[in-house]
Parts: sequence; structure tokens; C-alpha cells
Amino acid sequence: MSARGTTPFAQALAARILVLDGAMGTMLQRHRFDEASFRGARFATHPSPLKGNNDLLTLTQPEAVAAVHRAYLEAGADIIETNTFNSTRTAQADYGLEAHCYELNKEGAALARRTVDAFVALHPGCAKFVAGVLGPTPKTASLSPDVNDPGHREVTFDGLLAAYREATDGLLDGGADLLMVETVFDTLNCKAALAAVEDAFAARGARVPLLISFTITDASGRTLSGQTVEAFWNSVRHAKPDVIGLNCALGPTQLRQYVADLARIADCPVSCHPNAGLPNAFGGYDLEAIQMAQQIGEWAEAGLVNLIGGCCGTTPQHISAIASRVEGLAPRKIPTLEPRCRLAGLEPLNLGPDSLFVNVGERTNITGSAKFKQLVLDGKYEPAVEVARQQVESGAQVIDINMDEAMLDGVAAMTRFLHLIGSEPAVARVPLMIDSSRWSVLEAGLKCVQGKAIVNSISLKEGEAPFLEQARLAHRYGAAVVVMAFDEQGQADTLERRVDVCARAYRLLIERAGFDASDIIFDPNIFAIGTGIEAHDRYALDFIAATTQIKQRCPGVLISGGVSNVSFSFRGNNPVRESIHAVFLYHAVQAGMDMGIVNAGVIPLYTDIPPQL
Ligand code: THG
Repeated sequence: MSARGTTPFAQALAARILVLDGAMGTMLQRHRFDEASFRGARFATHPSPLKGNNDLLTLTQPEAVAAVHRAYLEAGADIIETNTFNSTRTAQADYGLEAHCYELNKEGAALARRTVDAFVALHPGCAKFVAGVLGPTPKTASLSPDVNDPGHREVTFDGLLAAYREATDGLLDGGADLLMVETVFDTLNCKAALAAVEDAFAARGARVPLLISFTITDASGRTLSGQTVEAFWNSVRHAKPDVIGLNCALGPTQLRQYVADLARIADCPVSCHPNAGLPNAFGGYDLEAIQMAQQIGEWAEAGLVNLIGGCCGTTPQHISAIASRVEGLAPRKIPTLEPRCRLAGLEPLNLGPDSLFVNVGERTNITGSAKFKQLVLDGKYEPAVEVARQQVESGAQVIDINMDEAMLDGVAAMTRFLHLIGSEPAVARVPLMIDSSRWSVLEAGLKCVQGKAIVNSISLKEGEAPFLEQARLAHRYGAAVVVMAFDEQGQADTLERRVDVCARAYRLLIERAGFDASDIIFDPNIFAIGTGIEAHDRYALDFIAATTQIKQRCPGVLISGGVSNVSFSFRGNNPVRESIHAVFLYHAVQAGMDMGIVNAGVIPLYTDIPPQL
């Protein structure tokens, strides 16, 4: 695969601020095509109405589409977007044209390709690019369309994955230079698109530059699915996009602060293609070319952008004014970010060496709470969600969710529960830790979360091949991983084995699965002490010593553990258990333990424990 940073696109981005084209829809509307024009001869007898299906014009009015591409090239656009915004099965289902999606994408890319190539032939030496557009689809994987059933979803991750894969293959086969996942309003839809793109690259053994552009829907500064700018960025960073940006919904005035946020936190080029202002009473856009160019020019001068363009309501005049305004201005410098474990729910959670200990709520675990287990077994999901809410209210910054129970369909229970808490903003705020001993349940969970989650857990228990396979999949879904100190010989229970098993897993993850160290969370096993068996006496001490040594041998990783395990021998005596947890954490945190699965809110302060106890 070609390395990032050396493509003609990367070179152009390094040299100047690139200009994207403007709106396609508004330009096509000027033709006032009627039903017969949308259909053309080919779809004359199609059983459902086709008027308004702009993507179909690629096949039935290709000259009109090519004329828009040409107008933007002449206006000074460096990048031409394919007319494929709705060319996914998920979107074309509205017109009964699912069967034509591959062709719509391939032809959409080929038409843009031909138009760009013809332009370059007339203007030799200029660098122009075709961006294959993957739109958001009209459905949301993270939200329920039915207020009475917050657990319902109209579309699944797998359904979107298949739709995006077909579209991506069409765009690449048609000759797209770049791929652009754009107007993202639901991060889970976006993650399905990113996985599809990654799969297509892997199948071809070649990649093209990838652009992601998302939409802030209103003054709340959040996406439609509820994420902040930084939470969104944390949730898609795993795809290592060549450009991350914002488009649509708002005009430049409203978008500026979010572009500035992104410019601060993104360690890759930043783009923006706003609407021509907010829609007026008739749904039109009034911001004129010169004014829009002035605003965007100010962003360029402030060093906020690497690529700019226009969305709804923009015309070749807008793009021409913008292109002239930014010509000769320096592109934004790409910042180098500190390594951090960057998690996200609706809000970001960034963990680094200077972070305080992170409480992971343990109570949404069927194996760890009799109450939660009974609620789920009885199908009482509303009070089960309430358990999650209480954990967050009590200070859990992440919640651990486990549905491992013989009497239960784990995949279905995990899916249902994650859908429900996804609709509960007080819970969805925090990143999730998806806990299961079965990969099928972990994977089902990953298909439900829009944020950057933690997989709990993977290990070398079954050997290197399944470990690497699961690690790569977790990465593809954009998750961090808890790795248990467990190998083919069993759970590591001595200091030396705890450290050795983690060091081996570290090498494999970094060298063979493409992991950043900051996405690796080692769990060197918290076992019960005070069992009466002498060999168990050192378990807590060895965990603490292993924490220090693993951090030395595996730079950049985090350490976690299930804290309540340590006091299992004292079940029934909560004051003693909680004091043991406090003492354990007092030492483990000093040794470098970053996070722990705990009963949030009940652990006393070390200094409050009566000396006698
Ligand atoms: N490492 C990782 N994941 C883990 C663990 C770990 N997940 C599960 C577990 N261990 C951590 N979670 C819990 C949750 C509850 C309890 C212990 C660990 C617990 N529960 C009480 C009991 O069983 O006595 C309460 C029972 C009840 O209320 O019914 O102790 O180590 N990566």
C-alpha cells in the first residue's frame, strides 16, 4: 500500500490551501428537470417516481452533471466531488433503485474523471482531483426514529457497511483519486463507512487519500447524534484520515468556532465547506460570494484551514471568490499532539500520564451484580439503564457493560442495552467499556457505539492468531483494548509472568496490528487475597509491582484492573471490602494504575479509614 504523505494529494495539501467545489444540487435545480428528464429513456418505465433523485442524473442527464463539474474547475476548484451523495442502497431504497448503486458510483466517478482529465489536458501542469463522495444516507444507526421505542434502529452497522462497500468499490473502479465521507451527522454511520473503505483498500492492496467531513446541526455545537467536535474526532481518528473537516448545516459565521476547535485538536489537515449562510424563509441561501470569501479568507489568515470549499447554496461564483481570496495564503500547520488515550462517548475523555485515576463503573455487569442480572433476565431494561445512570452520577467516567450469562442471548442483550443507553444522554456522555469473554458479544457491542469505546478484553489465551485478528477488528471499529495478562499457559499469576505476557502482547499489537501504545490498556490480573492459600498472599502486591514494570517495558500503555476482585474473600462485609479497595488503590495508583473497574462512589478515602481497620 502506498504510504500516506507521499501522494500527489498530500504534496498539494502541504504546498497550499486547496479549494473544493461547491454545491451540486442547487446547480442542477436550475435546469428544473421534470419527471421525464430524471427518468430518461432508460428508466421510463420504472415503477416509482424518480424526480428529485439528483444522483440518477449521472446516468440520465450526464451532460448537465459534467457541466457543473466543469464550471467549478473553471472557477478554480482543485477537487471535484462526484454526484454520488445519495448513491448508497440505504438512500436509493427511497426510489427503488438499490440495484443500480454500484453503477451510480462507478459512473459518477468516471464522469467526474473524464471532465477533470479533459480540463487538465487543456491546462497542462495543474493538479486536480476527483473526490468520490460517500454521503450520510437518510438513516441513523445511533438514534431511534420512534420516540416510543428508543431501542429501535432503522439501519444496522452491517447494513451500512455493505452499502458503503458497494459504493466505495464503484467510486474506486470509476477512477476516484480520493474518497470523502461527508456530511456525517451520525458517527456510527461514519464508522461503518470507514470500515467499508478500509475493507476496500485491503481487498485492493492499495489506498487513496481519505477525507472525513461532519456536520454540526445547530448552535449546540453537536452532531445530530449528540457528539461534540472533539468526541467526534476521537471516534474517527483510528481511520487516520488525510483530512478532517466540517460541512453543511451552518454558514461560515456559525461554523468558525468549531473549525477553530478542530484546528486545535486535529493532527492532520483540516477542511471546511460551509453553506452559503443559514437558509432563508424559502429554504434558499443568501450569503453572497464576496462576503463568504471574506469570512473564509479570515480563517485562512488565522491558520485554521488546509482545504476549503462550499456546501448548500454555493455556486461557481462563490468558489471563484474563495479561490482568489485564499490564493497565496499559507495552509494551516499541522500540530503534533501529545500521545493520549482519546476515548469518547458524546463527550471526549483524554487520558495521559498526567490524568487522575479513572473510575469505570462496575454495576452494569450481570456477573458482578445480582440486581442488574435480575433486571436483565426479567427484561426490565428501563431500570437496568437506571443502574448505568446512577453509576455515571456517582462519578463513573466510563461504564463497564457485561451480559455474560448462560440463560441469556448475549449478543441480543448487549445490542438492546447499548441501543437504550445510546438514547440516554446522561449515560451516553461517557465512553463505554464493552465486557465479555465472547468475541461475538464484543463485536456486537462495537457495532452499536458511535463513540470510541474500550473492548474488555482480548488476550493471548488462544494463541497469537486469534489475538491479532481480534485486535485488528477492534481497531477497525475504532476501539481501544483491554489486554488481560493471559496466554496459552493460562492466567499470569506471578510478577514475572504478568510482565512477560504483557510485553509479548505489546510487541504484537504495535508491530503486527498497527496499534498506538495509547490504545493499549493492560490488565495484569487482580486476584482475590486473603483466601487462606499462602500462594495468594502476594497477589495484590504483585499486581502493583507489575504495573510499574509494565509501564517501563511498554511505554505509552495504560493499566487497568477489576478492583472489587481483590476482596472476594470478604464478601458480605462491605466496610472491610471497601477499605481493602481504598488501600489497594492508594498504592496501585502511585505505581501507575490509570483506571479501574469499581463500584463508583463507594470507595472511602484512604485517610478516612479507621487505623484499627
Ligand atoms: N478485569 C477486567 N474486566 C473485569 C474484571 C477484571 N470485569 C469484571 C470484573 N473483573 C470487574 N467487575 C466486578 C463487578 C462486581 C464485583 C467484582 C468485579 C463484585 N460484586 C459484588 C460481589 O460479587 O460480591 C456485588 C454483588 C452484588 O451486588 O450482587 O464484587 O478483573 N478487565
